[in-house]
Amino acid sequence: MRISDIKIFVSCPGRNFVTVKIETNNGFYGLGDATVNGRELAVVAYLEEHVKHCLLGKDAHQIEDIWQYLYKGAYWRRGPITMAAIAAIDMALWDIKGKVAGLPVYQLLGGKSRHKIKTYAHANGETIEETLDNLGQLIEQGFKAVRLQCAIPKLKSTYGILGDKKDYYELQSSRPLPPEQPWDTTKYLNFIPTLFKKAREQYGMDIELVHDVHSRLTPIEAAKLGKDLEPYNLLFLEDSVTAENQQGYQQVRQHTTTPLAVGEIFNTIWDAKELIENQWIDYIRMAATHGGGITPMKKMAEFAAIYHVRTAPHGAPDLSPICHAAHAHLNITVNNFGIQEFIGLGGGKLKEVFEHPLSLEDGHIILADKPGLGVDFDEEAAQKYKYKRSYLPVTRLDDGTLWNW
Ligand code: CS2
Ligand code: MG
Repeated sequence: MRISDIKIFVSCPGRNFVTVKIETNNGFYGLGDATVNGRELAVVAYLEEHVKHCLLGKDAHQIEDIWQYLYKGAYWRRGPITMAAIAAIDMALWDIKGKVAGLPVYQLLGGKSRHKIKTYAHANGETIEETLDNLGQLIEQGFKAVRLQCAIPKLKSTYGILGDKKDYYELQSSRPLPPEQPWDTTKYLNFIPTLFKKAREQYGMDIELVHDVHSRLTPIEAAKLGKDLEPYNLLFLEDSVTAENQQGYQQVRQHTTTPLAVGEIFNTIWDAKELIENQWIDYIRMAATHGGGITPMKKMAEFAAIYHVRTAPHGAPDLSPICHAAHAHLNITVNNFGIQEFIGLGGGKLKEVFEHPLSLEDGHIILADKPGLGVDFDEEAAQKYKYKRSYLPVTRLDDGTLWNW
């Protein structure tokens, strides 16, 4: 079975997505997600110029060899753009293999280890009261775990707050340049423990709570926050510190028992190797699209399992339904699956362009049995929504210092 064509689509049904379609000489096709939020066209160029013509004529069944060919063959290894391009090819080849076998991809990965996939939803608000009201609504809807993000008093804006936005795309801005947002660590550290104290007072200890620091603290600041949050028993504290220096997490770890999660911007196992083998973290958050595809995600899960680390794949709105479906196939299979971030099943324009096999029941994703990944892509509908350049924000301290958004 030979790869006969590779098509790359960029569309913006609410936000930009890059979709790869691999066609074969015997009529099968597969889909992959290559979306890197704010750098979409860089991945398109990489695919068009450096991947597509190298793969035409290759055997579409050789998923591992093609992954190694694209990874080692690039010479310049790793990085978000390269690995998103490889990821989309990898996902599409798994999709094809499942369709040829007439089996859902999870059956090719080892079959079901569970019948439903636990998720955590997002509650946010301008005030603690509003955030906790949203938490209550999600508990009512059956979620067993919820992420809490709240505006920091006296800070003009902060990560994860919808505010007046009509949908979740605070990640996107229609302005031609990255929006600039303020940050103040002291105000943040003084405020967040109160949010969780009040959440526990109002809803008790059973609901599992998560918080995303979004990489804004130094290790010792994260250690302090972890300690301050210990009475409130978080499921995990996410991205407390940037992880280029993986050893930073050793400092956090030695001061607090609050579980730690990191990895949504990782793109290979090398970004997490020390974190996992030293057990400095509890959850690895790498996503199939940013981490090179289904092939490395399965390997990462098996490596993590040796060190008691569970998976908690990134599940933000800037990952396409193809990636969310790929995660569902991995999540239903790997023994050390922890939890899946969930931001809704997508409606309106997104549903017009992407069809997926996911439904939600009582806070858990149910994966329908369909051959391959079970996703489809309406090329005509996609054409209607033209790419719009947009950027993630940047963050500055009060004195103008550029900080981590
Ligand atoms: C966030 C993301 O979901 C999360 O945990 O960190 O929303 C992140 O801000 C976006 O994926 C960036 O594009
Ligand atoms: Mg995050």
